Amino acid sequence: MTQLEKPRWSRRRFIGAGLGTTAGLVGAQLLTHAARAQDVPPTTPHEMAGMDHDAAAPMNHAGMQEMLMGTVDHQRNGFDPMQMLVDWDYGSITGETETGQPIREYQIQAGDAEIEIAPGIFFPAWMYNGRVPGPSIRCLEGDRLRINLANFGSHPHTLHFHGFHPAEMDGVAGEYRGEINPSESFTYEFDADPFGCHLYHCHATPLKRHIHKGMYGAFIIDPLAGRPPAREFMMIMNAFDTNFDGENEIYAVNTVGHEFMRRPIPVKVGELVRIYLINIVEFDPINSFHLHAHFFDYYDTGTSLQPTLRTVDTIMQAQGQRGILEFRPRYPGRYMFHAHVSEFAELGWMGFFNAVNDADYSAALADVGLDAEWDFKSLNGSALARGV
Ligand SMILES: [Cu+2]
Repeated sequence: MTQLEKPRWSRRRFIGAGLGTTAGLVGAQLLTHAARAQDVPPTTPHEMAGMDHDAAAPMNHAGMQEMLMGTVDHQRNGFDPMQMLVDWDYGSITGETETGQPIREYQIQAGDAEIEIAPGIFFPAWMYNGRVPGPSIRCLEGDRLRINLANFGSHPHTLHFHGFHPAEMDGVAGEYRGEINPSESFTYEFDADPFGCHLYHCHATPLKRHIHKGMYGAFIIDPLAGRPPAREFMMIMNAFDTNFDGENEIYAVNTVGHEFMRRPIPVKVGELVRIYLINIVEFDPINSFHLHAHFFDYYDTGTSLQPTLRTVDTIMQAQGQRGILEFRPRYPGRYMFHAHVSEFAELGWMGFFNAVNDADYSAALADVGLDAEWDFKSLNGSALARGV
């Protein structure tokens, strides 16, 4: 058996770890639950006004206000949806192939941890690198990718990438190497091809369980020709079935419901904004993205440098579909973006862009707890992939 390195995220957040599962860990988990019970009164979605999944009545204003009350403890979660917009994992270049391709290597650790998906609402997630979505893997067209998966979780998992690759690298349960059991590891190796906005996810069985528990992430391959400079964001539309009835109770972009309502995303008037948008929502066949007061160009799957749709304000994606949106904020102000499925919007999948002029940008960043580093990362996503 391969000796696994310790996960990079906090052992304290681990539950039901495949390695060294002990009464101590279970005890620590119970203590954590108890501490949380004192910190934040747990609230089930059905106790929250306006959040009954089956209710025909639209959410009233009071219900919306209640949903926006409180905040999620991003530090305890170990990830922040706002940082995930710009936080790319470029791996590390560890050599080159005989034909001169750079070898780009990534470390992925599967595990279990409880996460807070809306204020006071917790979900027992399975995840990659301690976050949902997992790391946003970014590389250049033609790189040789080497992705090391180590399973610290309580269940068998895989990594299944969308893209060209040999069958034995497909990461599907029961095929070739198949599922990677707890305490085991495996290295997936293939070339980054084609360029585009892709995704990866676990393909262990039952598939819908492994996906809705949180095992997915963005997989962005930059074209060698490059795309025009832009402020870039990664958005994964996801959802959570908190009571395991086969329906979702919380919908979001980057996991935390209504996070971008509480913290509007700062953008500048006139600049090009590019969104890598992925739909991974389980149980609901169609998701959508609608932007207020603007129109955007859309690159289906991101596999072309020419838009596949021009001047639209709404697109839809089935599960696993993705694409790239580009728009320029025209006037200062707050502009909503959300699923045009009203139910999803009301249950968490809605947010704001805050478009400001240059002079007001620093203040807009500070308003939502961001700094110059976030600004830099949002403007240099593809440049950093090139190592410049
Ligand atoms: Cu899995």
